[in-house]
Amino acid sequence: MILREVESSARTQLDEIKLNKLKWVVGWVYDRVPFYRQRFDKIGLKPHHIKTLKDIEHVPFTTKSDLRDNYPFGMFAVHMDDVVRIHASSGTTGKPTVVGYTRGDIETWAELMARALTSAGVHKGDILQNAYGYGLFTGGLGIHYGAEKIGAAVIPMSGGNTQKQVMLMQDFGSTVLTCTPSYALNIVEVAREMGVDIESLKLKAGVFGAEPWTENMRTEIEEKLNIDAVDIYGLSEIMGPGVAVECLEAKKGLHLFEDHFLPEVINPDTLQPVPNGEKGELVITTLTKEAIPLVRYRTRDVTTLEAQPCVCGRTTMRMSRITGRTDDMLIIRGVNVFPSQIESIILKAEGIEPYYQLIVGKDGPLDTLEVRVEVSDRIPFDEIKVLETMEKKIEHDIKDYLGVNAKVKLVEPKSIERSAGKAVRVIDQRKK
Ligand code: DLL
Repeated sequence: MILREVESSARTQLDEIKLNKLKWVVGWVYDRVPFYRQRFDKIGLKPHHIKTLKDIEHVPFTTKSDLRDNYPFGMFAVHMDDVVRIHASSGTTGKPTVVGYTRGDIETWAELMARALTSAGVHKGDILQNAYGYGLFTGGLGIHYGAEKIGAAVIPMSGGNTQKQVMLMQDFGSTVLTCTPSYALNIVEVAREMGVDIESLKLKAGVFGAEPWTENMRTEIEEKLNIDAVDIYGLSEIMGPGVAVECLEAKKGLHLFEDHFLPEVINPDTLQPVPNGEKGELVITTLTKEAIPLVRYRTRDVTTLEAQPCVCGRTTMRMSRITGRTDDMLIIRGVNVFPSQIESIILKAEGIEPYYQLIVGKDGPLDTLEVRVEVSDRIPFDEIKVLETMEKKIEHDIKDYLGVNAKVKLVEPKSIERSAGKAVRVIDQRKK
């Protein structure tokens, strides 16, 4: 495996690189983005005040609403003449969040995605079927350019058209699949319906991300597809996919590309940094982005940081798999739960399939949580007693591990809607 030198540098060297780039980006946004100049002036912060990495703590945070307030291009630090690509992420309400890339940004992104795919075990000679959506979403094109840079052959399938995905996988001999983890399961299901022998496929690895998934989900996918499944993280505001990725060797935490992104984890209530190993909200400062550099961007994603070097030889900081977003956390009768915590419990149960949905509602003043999970077709759906026993067992486990009263409802195979991109896990009827 080829490691870029910087990925296995001594910490002092990495910190030096980061500090130089941090100084650069703070100056760059101060000089070029009125939003940042006003924010910094308000508290008397000048770029030359940044002398150590810790000085970042004096810099104000940037949030998604700052991007919205400056829609569409107000946060750009370059003239539109220098922008060669625009992406956007669809907000749940209102206008999308818009990001731009200079030619240099596109090159950096391709380089980082090449490093990310290398970390996941992708090589020249691989045939990579890219089933992330192409379009305003960063998944498709982000993976695409990185794979080409490695010299892999890319099949730009985009998401959906699942039977064709399976057909091409067979006929073209795809060795790597890239898509959301939920879509990977959808593809397996359709392949089985088509009578395809999964063992006969040439797939060896999958690079999955864009939505939270658990270790149990990894096991499901690895067993069903007979591959190594590697987690990749990113967000359009920061770049797209390729901000952090697991290594094939350890699959223990996602290596952050620290030479381009400065990570912090903060307590979302006090906004103070938390020590490594403690859970909190990931905050990222871009260190090299030209078109839309972001300083102390609050991602809302919940994780922990780990600075210990990895068995793969990388010394870069690792983040634990994202358990959810602070804005996706459910508060059920005062107990905080993330959908991924429920996922890890239900996927341990016997006789169910990894398709589920959480319905949050109200019974008078009280919150209610219904967990709908599909039963496997090996379980006769008319055997009420069997189903009831299974439901009670999962309810008991949820109460035991998470302290939440949930009503578990086993539903028929294939009754939960499949997605070709990010799965919809939560239906919150309280918001109606
Ligand atoms: O989802 C970029 C991406 C594409 C990442 C392909 C990985 C693969 P957005 O649409 O802007 O960008 O959504 C970003 O998705 O803040 C997280 O909440 C979530 N997310 C992304 N990757 C992971 C992951 C892309 N590996 C938002 N695990 C982020 C958990 C993830 N959540």
